[in-house]
Amino acid sequence: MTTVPVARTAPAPVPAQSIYQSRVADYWNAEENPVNLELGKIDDLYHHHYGIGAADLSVLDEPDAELRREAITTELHRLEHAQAELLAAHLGPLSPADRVFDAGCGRGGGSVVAHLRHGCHADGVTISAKQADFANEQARRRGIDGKVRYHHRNMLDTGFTSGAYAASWNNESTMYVELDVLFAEHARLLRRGGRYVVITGCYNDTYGQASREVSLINAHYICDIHPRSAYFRAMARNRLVPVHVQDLTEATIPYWELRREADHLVTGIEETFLSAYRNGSFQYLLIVADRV
Ligand code: SAH
Ligand code: GPP
Ligand code: MG
Repeated sequence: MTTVPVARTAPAPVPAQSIYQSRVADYWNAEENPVNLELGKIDDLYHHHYGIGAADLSVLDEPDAELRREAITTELHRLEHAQAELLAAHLGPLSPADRVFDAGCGRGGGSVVAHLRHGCHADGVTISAKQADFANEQARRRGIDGKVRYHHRNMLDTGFTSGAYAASWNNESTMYVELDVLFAEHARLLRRGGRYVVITGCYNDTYGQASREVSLINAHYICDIHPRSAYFRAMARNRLVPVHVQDLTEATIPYWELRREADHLVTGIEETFLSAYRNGSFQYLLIVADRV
């Protein structure tokens, strides 16, 4: 008789996920791009989204190569931070007793920004175990782990309590999921009158179908960018009523123009984003909605 070794410790619970979602988790478990880690190191706010606002291009004139790299890194981080602050500003008003849900939280920067701004509790969810561990360690070091927690879960099926959240958001994480399923989960978690915010890249319905550039971005990140129209249809079906819509396309172009000059940080996707925005096939969009 052969004996089968039995594991003594139970494996960590893995969220129910499709094969596709496992591949997405593999991507984020392996991801160590300097453009994310070097920027995050500046103030321990790790973002996985792009930037908005006018870029200070004088950083490119710094003659010393090392100082030039540092100045570019700092400027790109400032623009990414501005994006996080814009999103957080639309969550409010919130009180310290309120709870917010960060769907697809990455290395956790967005929940920290929301907590610092509003004093609220935050639950971040990522399909990557490594990101959740990293983000929890960051919260512990900051001494905010009593209020800001990260979970290795599927944002489509969080298991969190219905109606427990005053606000929730997706910052560049909707392109990994079916919007109807996602918005049903937000609608379940948000209390009536709660606030939902999304910042996303979407393809422009007026262009037609997804452009070559949009397809290249999908292949680069293993995602599936939705058309703009899909957001409003899926919100309407899930008790989310838009109160504010803002096209951030013009505001994000300076970030990409600076990022493509950053030899120490580029990933190779920079020109594709600039072409996609400029040929009108792709938009960077903010939608704010009320849970009714
Ligand atoms: N919102 C963060 C990270 C965006 S990157 C920020 O602004 O910094 C996209 C994130 O979506 C990654 O953390 C990835 O793990 C997460 N994600 C993708 N599909 C997911 C799913 N089904 N459930 C939970 N997280 C998911
Ligand atoms: C940002 O993450 C990118 C995504 C979450 C996926 C695609 C987003 C769209 C708006 C289409 P990142 O900061 O890890 O990307 P990068 O490494 O390129 O900076
Ligand atoms: Mg990044």
